[in-house]
Amino acid sequence: MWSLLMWQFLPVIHLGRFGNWMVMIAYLISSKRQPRGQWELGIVKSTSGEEAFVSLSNGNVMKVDRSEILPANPDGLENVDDLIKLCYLNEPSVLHNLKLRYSQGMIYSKAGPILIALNPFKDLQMYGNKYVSACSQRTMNGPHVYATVDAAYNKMMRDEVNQSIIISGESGSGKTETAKIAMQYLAALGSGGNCAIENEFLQINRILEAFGNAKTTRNNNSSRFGKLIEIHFGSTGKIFGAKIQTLLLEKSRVVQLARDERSYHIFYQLCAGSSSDLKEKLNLRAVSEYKYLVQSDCMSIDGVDDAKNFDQLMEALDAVRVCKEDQELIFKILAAILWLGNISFQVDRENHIEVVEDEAVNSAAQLMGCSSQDLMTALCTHKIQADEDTIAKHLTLKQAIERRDAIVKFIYASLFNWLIDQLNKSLEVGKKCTWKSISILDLYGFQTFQKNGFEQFYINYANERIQQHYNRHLFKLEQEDYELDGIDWTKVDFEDNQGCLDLFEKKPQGLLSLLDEESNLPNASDLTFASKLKHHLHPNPCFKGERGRAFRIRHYAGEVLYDTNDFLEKNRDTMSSDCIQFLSSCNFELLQLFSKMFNQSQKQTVATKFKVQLFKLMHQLESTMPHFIRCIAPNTKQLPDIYDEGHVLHQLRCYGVPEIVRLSRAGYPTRMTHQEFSGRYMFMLSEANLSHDPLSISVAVMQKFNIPSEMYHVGYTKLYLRAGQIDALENMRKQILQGIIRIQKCFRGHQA
Ligand code: AOV
Ligand code: MG
Repeated sequence: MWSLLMWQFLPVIHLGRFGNWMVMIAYLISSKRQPRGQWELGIVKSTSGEEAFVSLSNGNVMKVDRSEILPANPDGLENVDDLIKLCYLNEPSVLHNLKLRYSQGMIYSKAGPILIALNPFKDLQMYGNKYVSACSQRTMNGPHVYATVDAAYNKMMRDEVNQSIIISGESGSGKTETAKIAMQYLAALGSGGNCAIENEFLQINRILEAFGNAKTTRNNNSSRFGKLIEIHFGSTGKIFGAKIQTLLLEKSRVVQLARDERSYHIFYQLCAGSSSDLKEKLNLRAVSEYKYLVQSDCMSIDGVDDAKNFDQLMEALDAVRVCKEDQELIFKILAAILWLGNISFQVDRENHIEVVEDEAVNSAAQLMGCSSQDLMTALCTHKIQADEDTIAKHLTLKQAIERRDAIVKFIYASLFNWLIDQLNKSLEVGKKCTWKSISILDLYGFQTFQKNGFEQFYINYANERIQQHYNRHLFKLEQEDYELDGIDWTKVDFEDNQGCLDLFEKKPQGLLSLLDEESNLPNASDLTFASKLKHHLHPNPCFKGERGRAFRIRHYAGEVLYDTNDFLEKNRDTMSSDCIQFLSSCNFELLQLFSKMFNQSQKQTVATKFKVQLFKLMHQLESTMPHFIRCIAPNTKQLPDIYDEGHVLHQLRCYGVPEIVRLSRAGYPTRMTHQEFSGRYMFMLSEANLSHDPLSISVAVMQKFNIPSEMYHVGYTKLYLRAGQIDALENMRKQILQGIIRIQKCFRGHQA
């Protein structure tokens, strides 16, 4: 399927029959040593029939098929801040333009309505107060996250509609950093000069990342949960509060790690940075002494100081008013988790499994507020209630380890959720003051490894949903609107991912339903699940059964091979009631609280819960005006100054960038009902032009301000404007308003 990436493209400059501009050519190469090619600029020296002779920068002249030549942009137009402005819109032009900008530190570009953000992997010094003021005072030109957020804020103020900033991109492309930059700008705009909110947002992010981010092989600070941050404003545009909603944390990471990856940052921070006093209280050791942390052979991250980050985390917890006592409870839970991981089991003389009574079990029990004996019993036996009696069943070694890990995962996920509740309390909005909101969406990015499991399965499913939201708004709704309002329109095609979404969501025979069905069968295994998929889903263009437990999904961002190993167990996510009972019997308030929070909903499978949470988020976003930011990773090495054309091109294709540019060029990005439009601009007309009919008023405004007729279209219900026209009108409106205010002041001055 990736045969396109096997091409090597060589652009050339043309000086011959085609005129005096650069042209690009695409050249097919079959060499396996160069699987990912690139375009090169060159000049077409002469043509003969279907062939062209092209001179390359190294002086070589090549004979190529003319059909493989693509035109390049003239010198002055090869670095444009909006791809709409490119003379020639083809893949190499787009790639070349972005590359040129990237090499000059210009990481942001527009593609019509969307902002493209290339990850620089270095500090470009383009954020902070100076840039915030420049953007809000309109003295900063060019695309920037600030400018996109500024547009959303102004739209919220002007149209009184909730807005959303939807940030997407593969793992490591810069979504979380972009979300923080967006929050910083909103904090500055909405705080009226008060730095407290900006600081609070910064601290909130620090806490979220300590507990919810970890090093993966794709990103040293990878988000292992999804988040939607809703920022609430009052009608004057001031921030009144915020609310964080999260999407399924990857809790398996606490007990199981892939090579070269780490568990959540907080564990390393705690071990490295806690005071000797705290260390003593928690009987805390170095990272290297904890089995959960050493298993992946990766305990530190280059350039990251875990001890320093721990100090900052404590400051952050203080700042969001998590009291010292609660902080100590949090650390106690983390230490208990680490000790639980060190517990080992042995088989006794009667062939029963038992816990080795050592420092690990004693420390864990002490931290959890129970006796070592109670903890050992809870880990090795499964209590079943039969009528009046309780029967204790001995577990096998595998079952005992699974039980311990299930308790650990439950405790960590509960701690994370509890922490989010605390953060939300600190950010709480006075309901009366809330007027409108701007939501910022930052999920875990699309992932594909050599071996992909349950976590990649649901993460990639979430990314399919976001992709659908993006397609719906940028392609489907946009074009439907034109058709409905009688605009003559040639349809722009796009890669619809509805087929893949159906593969996941269809009932009763979609991936999620089949997974749930199999999870409820007592004798099912990962292998029977894989066979079931092959049986029910074949043939489907988005699905392919593979040998054994494997299957393949054709996602919008490429094919991914999944291994069903542990799918059923992870989906069932069982936490037996006697474990809950055990936690509630511990003399530790937080553990008791967590066991109380374990309600019916937690008995749902993970797939069902995830789908419900995701639908809720998407439903919420549907009622907002979206602004899309597409983050792009220029390479997979997390290094600055490397622009891997093949990798960038793949991402641009997934996002349908050339299609969006084509659509925006032909389309009308601004549209307002005649009612809205006339309500806003009617005062700019003189009495003579006034009419009672909103449509006629729209037309009169256009004529009065000499807007060329090709720049707008008058639909049955709405007025459609080409890019840039609304800004021009808004500027005129501002000037006229300022004039009116000056006259009024003058008039009042005379009266006084
Ligand atoms: P992600 O959120 O998209 O990945 P991040 O936002 O964590 O990616 O970015 C990864 C790394 O890239 C960061 O830790 C920074 O080092 C660097 N980076 C990103 N944006 C910028 C920027 N604007 N300026 C400087 N450096 C940047 V994931 O959470 O893995 O999907 O799941
Ligand atoms: Mg992230």
